[in-house]
Amino acid sequence: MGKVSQLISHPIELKSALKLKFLRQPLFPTDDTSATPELKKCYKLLNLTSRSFAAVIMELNPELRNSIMLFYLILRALDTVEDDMSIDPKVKVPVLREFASKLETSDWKFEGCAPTEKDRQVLLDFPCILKEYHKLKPEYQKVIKDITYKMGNGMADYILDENFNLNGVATIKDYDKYCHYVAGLVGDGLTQLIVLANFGTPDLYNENKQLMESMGLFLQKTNIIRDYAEDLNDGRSFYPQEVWCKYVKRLPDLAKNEDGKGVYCINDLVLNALSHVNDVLTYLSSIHEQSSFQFCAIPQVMAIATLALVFNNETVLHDNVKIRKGTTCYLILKSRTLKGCVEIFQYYLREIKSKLTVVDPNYLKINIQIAKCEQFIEEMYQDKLPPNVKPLETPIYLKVREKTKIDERLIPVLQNEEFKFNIILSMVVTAFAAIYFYH
Ligand code: D61
Ligand code: MG
Repeated sequence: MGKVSQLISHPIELKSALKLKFLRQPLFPTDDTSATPELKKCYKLLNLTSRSFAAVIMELNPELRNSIMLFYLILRALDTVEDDMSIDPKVKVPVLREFASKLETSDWKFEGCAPTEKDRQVLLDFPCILKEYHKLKPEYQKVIKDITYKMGNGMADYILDENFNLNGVATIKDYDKYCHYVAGLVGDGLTQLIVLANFGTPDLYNENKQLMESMGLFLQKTNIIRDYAEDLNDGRSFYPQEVWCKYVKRLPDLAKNEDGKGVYCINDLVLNALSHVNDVLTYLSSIHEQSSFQFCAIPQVMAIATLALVFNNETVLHDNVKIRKGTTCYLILKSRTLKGCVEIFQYYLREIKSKLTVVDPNYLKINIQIAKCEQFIEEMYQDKLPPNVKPLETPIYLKVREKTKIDERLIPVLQNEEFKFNIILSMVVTAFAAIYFYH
């Protein structure tokens, strides 16, 4: 189905797309993103390598925008070296291990990527990144460098791991560890930046490291589940053997989906990913600056929507699946408040439950996991209590109450948008009616 007809058949999404394109006011001006030719080049590279992360990074508070943009490009460059199967491990491993130290130079670049590697331009234009990186506040530079060092070495260890190369990810513990290096560490660095800028509650970085870890793992695991077919096609896979071996003898056999074994395996991995939901909601409750909140929330709500889409979905086994563009517009607008995010999670959790069949071997476990999320959400708000019963003031309840106070400032903005949309819509409808009846 074409993109336009898809939108017309989903009117709420059409409304969101129009609102997003014509009505929503940006939080900050973005004219400072082209202050120097190098910076302009960096933002061009950002748009070239990821449309979705580019969109959320552009909206950020200028205090963090360049830092997070460069953090992204530096890790994208590192990941491009890791992903390029044409580079000899003898070359690759030292590049990964020494990547962080190259941040001290002013002109390092890497020309050894295959011409087919989609993001190789980031490595060719690395001197532009370095130039802008050195202009960042020293404490922001340090965070970026520390995380780059840890990720580069983590990736290098995997390349040298014979068993990983031969058989892929073995256990669920290894799965979590791999995801830690490529995504959990990003959550770590971003959290440090957000706390340094005073955009979140300080406990975010010190109290419970599991929260920021879950932010990355929830995103990475969702990508891994969704990309089964694409990864297998490229001759690799990140599905942990400990899970898929319950369903098939060889990983590629999942695609046959004999007796529904393929989708049961997908559902098993979705179950695993759902274990991060409560952490994600807690983390989001701790971000108090609006642009950082949206930056953190948008990827997470897209992930839960993607999990609902891949759940019990045979198509994942041989094709790419992707949520509709209109759905993304709807999610971007709705996820601006914590309450909106929570409602999105509730909606997709119920969607998953409705797609779960009674013959699924994890029927009970999945129901229990979803109930745990729903119970947690009830604890967050406690707004369905009988009369005269006072809410229990648990840590998450108090945290949510603080965040809700902050979100209340946003209500007039959202109402104004809705009002403008309705005025314009009624004007357009009146104009069409006039033409229709009187021409
Ligand atoms: C809040 C907001 C964004 C967050 C977050 C918390 C916590 C973690 C993450 C983003 C990272 C999530 C990564 C999920 C997507 N996975 C990938 O891109 C894989 O590569 C991982 C290594 C490079 C990480 C690059 C990255 C991503 C997002 C960022 C960032 C750095 C820096 C700042 C902000 C967001 C995947 O790559 C796909 C590809 O090569 O095209 C792979 O190779 O597995
Ligand atoms: Mg990679």
